[in-house]
Amino acid sequence: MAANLTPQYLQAEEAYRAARTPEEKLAALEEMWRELPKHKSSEKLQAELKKKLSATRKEIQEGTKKGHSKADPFAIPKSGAGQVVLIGTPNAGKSSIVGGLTKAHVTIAEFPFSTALPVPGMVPFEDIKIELVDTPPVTAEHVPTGFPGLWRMTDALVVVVDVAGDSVLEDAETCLTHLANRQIELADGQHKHLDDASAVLKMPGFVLANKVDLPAAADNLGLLREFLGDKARIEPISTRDTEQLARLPRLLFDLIDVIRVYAKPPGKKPDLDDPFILPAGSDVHALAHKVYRGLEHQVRSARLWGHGVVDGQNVHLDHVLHDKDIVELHM
Ligand SMILES: Nc1nc2c(ncn2[C@@H]2O[C@H](COP(=O)(O)OP(=O)(O)O)[C@@H](O)[C@H]2O)c(=O)[nH]1
Ligand SMILES: [Mg+2]
Repeated sequence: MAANLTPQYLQAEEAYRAARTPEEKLAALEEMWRELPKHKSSEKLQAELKKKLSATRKEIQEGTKKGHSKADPFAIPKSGAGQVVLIGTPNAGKSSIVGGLTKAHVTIAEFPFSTALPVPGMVPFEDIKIELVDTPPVTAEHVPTGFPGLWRMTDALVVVVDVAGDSVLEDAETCLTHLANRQIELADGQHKHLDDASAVLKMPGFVLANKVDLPAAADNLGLLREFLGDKARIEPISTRDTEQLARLPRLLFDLIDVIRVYAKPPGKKPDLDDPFILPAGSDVHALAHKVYRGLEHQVRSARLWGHGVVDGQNVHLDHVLHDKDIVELHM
């Protein structure tokens, strides 16, 4: 096994193992390839990956040619700084949330099952965009085919509950039970990770208690809090209230667990329009890897403007970066 595999690599590898369609596999393999340190000690792994990549590409191509590739509608390629998937029972307000925050064409209706397929939209947050996926509903009896694959692949989950309805606790329970049946739990303030001891996939996520504008919501919200205890954080919202809706992008940003780092060429101004997105907890070396893909070992030193340092302070390559740090990499 090659040394120095990045956390991103390991995460992509896990996504590869969870992948159910050739498209999902390819996306994970491509991420693994990007994240694999390209040096001598990883040559064997590089060769293996290349083989898997070309086999998977062939599989997709042949499937398309024969015309019977069952393209999985739930294999939603990730785009933007991170991906958040909604899960909820019929009429919880999932489509209203995606429709209110993005330009995606979603169907909002007072009848159930109006959303048949997942629909991704891009949520603007400051200088980045976060992908938010509207999804068909789950019920106690039914989970759309392919949906659980998306739960594993995505970066974060938001359980949407109609807190003014007459089955608030059942609805929350339905969603959390489907997740638990697939060894998935919401984990507040943690990185997405597989808990080795329990084999449970811990997903960043919370319960969005929607429709708090309706009278029944107040009492139900208290019941829901009691019911969930410390199993999940609750964020109350009404999609009818633009101010409340406007709080969501920040909450989504916190969920996807990334930082924005601006690279600054020596002697020049930083490019503040186009941050590099890194997993939270990444160090200068991880940034160098992202900027110089494969040549990062040539980066010898770095200067930093941002969290906890004096402007322009020299930092080690293992210095942990924070959101909005500006870094000057020196070869
Ligand atoms: N009063 C109220 N109604 C809402 C709210 N959010 C959504 N709705 C309504 O609830 C119904 C279902 O919404 P929709 O977004 O289609 O739910 P979905 O099935 O989860 O996608 C629609 O009639 C919406 O207008 C809210 O915050 N307050
Ligand atoms: Mg819908």
